[in-house]
Amino acid sequence: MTRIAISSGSFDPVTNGHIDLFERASKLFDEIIVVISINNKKTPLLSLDLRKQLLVEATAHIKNLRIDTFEGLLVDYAKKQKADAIVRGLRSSTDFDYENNIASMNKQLVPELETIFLMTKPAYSFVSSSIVKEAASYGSCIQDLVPKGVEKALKRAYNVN
Ligand code: COD
Repeated sequence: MTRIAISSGSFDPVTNGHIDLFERASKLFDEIIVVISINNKKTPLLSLDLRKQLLVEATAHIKNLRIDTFEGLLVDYAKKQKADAIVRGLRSSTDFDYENNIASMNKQLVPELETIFLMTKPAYSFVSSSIVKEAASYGSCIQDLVPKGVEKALKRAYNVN
């Protein structure tokens, strides 16, 4: 039986924290689907196509992973894909409070779908898409926090060297 897990997010942009989460999840499941959720209430810095391209490049080494996009409720997407679990990362108690609410709602909507939490790698416990964008916008070095392609894309987006 193939065990499928889904990992979703805005990935605006993908960071090394996300990649570490995918690498670890890929060892626990047969297949990982990373989905970029399209949220029309948020205006992302990077286009959907660029976020997807950066994810594809940064995850090429994870052979049982594929990238997709979706708009709507993640549980509906998960049902369509016949997924067994949603995998989420936890960095802090703030993440826990937020994620716990989403996991409880998802459990209410689709009881057979599990949410699995993986604790962040300590080196990435402070890394978020927002914090790397803020640092990059002032020209700070973010090379240890994001994949190479993301570093270049943010420099281009903010017009910094
Ligand atoms: N280390 C480990 N994990 C990390 C790190 C890090 N440094 N940074 C982020 N993560 C994890 C997050 O905890 C999360 O699990 C995942 O990576 C994605 O992170 P983000 O920041 O890109 O994603 P968000 O917070 O913008 O998106 C979360 C949503 C739940 C809104 C979205 O993914 C989603 O599924 N939307 C669909 C609508 C839906 O179903 N909503 C919930 C039920 S009502």
